[in-house]
Amino acid sequence: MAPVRIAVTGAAGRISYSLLFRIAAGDLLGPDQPVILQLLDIEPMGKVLQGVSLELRDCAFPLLQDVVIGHDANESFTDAELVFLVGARPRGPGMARKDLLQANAGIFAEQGRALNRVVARDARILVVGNPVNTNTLIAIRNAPDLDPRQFAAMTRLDHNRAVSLLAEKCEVPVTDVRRMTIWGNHSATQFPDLIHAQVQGRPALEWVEREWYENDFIPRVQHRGENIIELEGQSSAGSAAHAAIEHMRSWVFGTPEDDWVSMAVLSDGSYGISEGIVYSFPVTVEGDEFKIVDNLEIDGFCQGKLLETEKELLQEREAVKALL
Ligand code: NAX
Repeated sequence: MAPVRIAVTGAAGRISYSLLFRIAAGDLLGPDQPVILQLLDIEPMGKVLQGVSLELRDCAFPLLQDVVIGHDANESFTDAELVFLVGARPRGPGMARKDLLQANAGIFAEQGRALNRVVARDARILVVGNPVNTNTLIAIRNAPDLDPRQFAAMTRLDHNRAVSLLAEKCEVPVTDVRRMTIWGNHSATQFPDLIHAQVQGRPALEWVEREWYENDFIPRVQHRGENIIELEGQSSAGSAAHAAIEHMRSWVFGTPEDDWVSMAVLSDGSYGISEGIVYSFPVTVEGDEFKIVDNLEIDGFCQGKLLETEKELLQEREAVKALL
């Protein structure tokens, strides 16, 4: 079987340290599909990147046909069919959110242009690096020859956190939870939606108190990332790598019948959300295409939450408009 070329940026970083080994082991594309890893990081990380590539080789993974490392996106993205944009500039001491947005906007504009030039024409591109929704928008706008639907930002970690917390509360296996949605931004304004979620086929809100949902569950999901940083001193890496694999698997292999996943994609105006921002919606995937789930009933409570996170994304877009 011909190998699939997979490009990963931020390959010398923490998330990649989980992600790459799992991809090479077959967790992404299955036990029969050979892969070639094309790894990108910045020059100062050259030695670490070299070390990671040696470790990957040291595993003697049967599916790993080659590992190529580099510092030039035009080379690393060439002919890649799946791309994980994990690398990003972290927030430094005293750095305002606006500065962070702009520093990353520069990176994602450049990478968008490189993707436009050299990536496989039907590539799927998953953005993980923060601020992820707006980074994705910038990459989309700088890759005019690609379809915006080839890009998505990752909210699958938030989705998985919500599924797990709900299952724990209801004392059921995680597989009994369906139709979870994270709406909006991958930030503390995100809206984890239990109104449309189901547990064992019954509405989730028949299982839990409304008071627990609004005052415990929602803030817990919204702030889980900070919680992990407090405990570990670093942001989530293992769970983020797993979410990246699951997001891409749903995108490549499809979603189960009667269920959906959360993906942040370019808004087409669904649910009245402004077009031209990257917003997390409930989506299904069939064949090569994802589709935003339509016709969900949005009550006043949901509507307020949807608009709050939309507002933040509109502000983020405003902060980087020179690069769009
Ligand atoms: P690390 O700081 O460990 O690694 C980031 C790597 O990216 C570094 O090796 C760095 O040199 C590299 N990098 C920086 N600029 C680059 C460029 N222009 N081209 C290529 N590589 C570049 O961070 P890690 O823990 O791996 O997290 C990576 C990103 O994921 C961060 O932006 C982080 O905030 C974000 N996350 C996103 C999540 C999500 O759910 N969407 C959750 C986890 C995580 O917080």
